[in-house]
Amino acid sequence: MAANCIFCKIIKGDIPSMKLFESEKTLAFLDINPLSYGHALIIPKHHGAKLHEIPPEHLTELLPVASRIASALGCENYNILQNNGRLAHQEVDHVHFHVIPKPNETEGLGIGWPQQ
Ligand code: IU
Repeated sequence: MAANCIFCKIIKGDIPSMKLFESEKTLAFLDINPLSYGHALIIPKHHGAKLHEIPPEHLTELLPVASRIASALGCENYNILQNNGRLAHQEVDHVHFHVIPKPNETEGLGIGWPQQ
């Protein structure tokens, strides 16, 4: 846990969230500023800013949970996105995977993707 990390505060329950999944090592919740309906974030409870800083045993559930969420949402089109560092458009320094449903062609390319 990092005292000033907003996602650690969500894990602790100090900040409310719309939880989709929780286990000993993993939490998934709806993004507060969704790019599309169902935009979800999956995070390890172990704090670390970037993917390579997280011990592998804390990463194993993240993609399976992302897959389950995409399936539960009935997504046919979606992006899985994970940003590391400011140049890569990371804003929150606690590792997170986005699940961003793409319900139609009018949606943008999504967070962290170069605009065209
Ligand atoms: P990024 O990959 O670090 O750029 O994405 C951060 C995401 O965290 C972004 O989609 C925010 O809307 C989201 N978020 C959130 O869900 N709840 C919060 O309290 C904060 C950011 I701060």
